[in-house]
Amino acid sequence: MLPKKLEKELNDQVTYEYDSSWIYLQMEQYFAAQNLDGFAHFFARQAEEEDKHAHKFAGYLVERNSSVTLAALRQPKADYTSVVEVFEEALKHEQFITARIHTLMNVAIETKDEATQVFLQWFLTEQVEEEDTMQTILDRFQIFGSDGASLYLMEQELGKRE
Ligand code: OFO
Repeated sequence: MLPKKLEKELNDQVTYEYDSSWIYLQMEQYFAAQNLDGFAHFFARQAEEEDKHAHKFAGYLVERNSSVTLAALRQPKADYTSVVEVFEEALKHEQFITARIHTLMNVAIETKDEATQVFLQWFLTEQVEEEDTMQTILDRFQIFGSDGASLYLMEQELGKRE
């Protein structure tokens, strides 16, 4: 059986992951409205990833004989002033999720639940990747600029995300 405190944190994380998906779906729509289809595609894939993360946490809770209670999602920010601002927000959000995973890991250690510590390892690695993805895009905007040809090329590249 999962320790109560850990069970609550894992349950909350399911909503946080859907919240991530919700935020990225709104970013997708921000770009779709401007016909920046490559960026829209990138955030649609990102939202799908988050949906999978939510299911991964939910599946784990069920495997540990628990269940999931979802909370309401917050309305995501919809008004951005630039492409760069969207990626800055995405990076900030990923950093928040990384902090959440660290909190979960700390609770798993504190409650001596080794199985959950192993389960969370995957998310620690995933967060390194996700932060790196957003940071790399921001670095490129910084180096090459975020308009004209540079914006067009970045759009093309991110539009190919699997
Ligand atoms: Fe973006 O990794 Fe889940 O939330």
